[in-house]
Amino acid sequence: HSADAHRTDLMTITRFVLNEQSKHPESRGDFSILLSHIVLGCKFVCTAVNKAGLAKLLGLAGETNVQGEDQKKLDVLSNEVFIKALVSSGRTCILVSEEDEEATFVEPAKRGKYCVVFDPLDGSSNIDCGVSIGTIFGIYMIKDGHEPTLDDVLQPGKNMLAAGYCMYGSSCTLVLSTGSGVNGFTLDPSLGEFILTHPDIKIPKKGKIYSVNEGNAKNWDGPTTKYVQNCKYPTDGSSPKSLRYIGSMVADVHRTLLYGGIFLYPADKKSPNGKLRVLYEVFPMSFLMEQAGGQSFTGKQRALDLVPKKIHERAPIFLGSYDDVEEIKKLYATEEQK
Ligand code: P6P
Repeated sequence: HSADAHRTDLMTITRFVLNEQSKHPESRGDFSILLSHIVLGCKFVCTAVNKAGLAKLLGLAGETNVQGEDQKKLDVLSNEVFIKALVSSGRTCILVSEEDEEATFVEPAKRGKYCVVFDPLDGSSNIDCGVSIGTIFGIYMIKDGHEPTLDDVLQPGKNMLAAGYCMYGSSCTLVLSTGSGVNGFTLDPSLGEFILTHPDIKIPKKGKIYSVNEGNAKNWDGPTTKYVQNCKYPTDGSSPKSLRYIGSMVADVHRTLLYGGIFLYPADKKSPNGKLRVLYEVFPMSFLMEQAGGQSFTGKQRALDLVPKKIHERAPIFLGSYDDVEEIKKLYATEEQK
């Protein structure tokens, strides 16, 4: 009968978040309301992405439709959906999106105490070939009751209250941390609810997979070159690691979180700060990794200690299993001492 209890005792993400809220009696539920609006955005994007292929056939999203109107590209559409959902929640005051050059300052009447940084559809260049893509988000509390400024959002990642991603692939999976562990939820389209399917995710302490774009190898620095060399030709008698690189951050990070291993987007001669964006790619994924028992390193410091100066700033990133990231930290430390 325990199986039956499991089937009828559905732990939806809404119920899960309310359970978390009940741990903070002083809470007025603003955070739960904010999260429910983010979840709504993810559900919308999930349906839009799933129809993308079909829509292409029917000349809808991203193409000119039968009326000859230019349909919005999916990432533009997704961005509008999240901006509207977040503003309408009445709990946000500054929004930073990968799609918008400038931050959005919510009008006073609708202003709340949270700042949300997000990439509405990361990896969207992969839509046409059906590779999994995703939404990545992080949530800060504004610093204090003054008029909101960019300083409220240019905070180190360690100040985030929550972070997560929603991966649009064979299923729609939302992975979330509100600061006490990591939990994964899968959308049941028949219910329109995210159900808890991956309770208390912990990343394996060490993995057998490394994930990097080897096409950039010519431009890597010494420690990264040495690390990848060790993955392929281990000198300690262990077997070589497998290379898995999807080229869509949410998919590569999700596999790393569940299977273990390391994901790298290093600096290189062409891009000294790497490619991935601090606020809405590096910080949320680093937050999740630490909450799951892994770690995240920029080549110079703990990723979550970074203090961004600009909202679209980039940083190199090495994240994943604790022991694997420890290896690359040692190589960079040795480099430092030279
Ligand atoms: P590269 C997708 O465009 C993205 O922003 C991330 O999702 C992904 O990890 C990275 O870029 C892939 O970059 O240079 O390896 O194609």
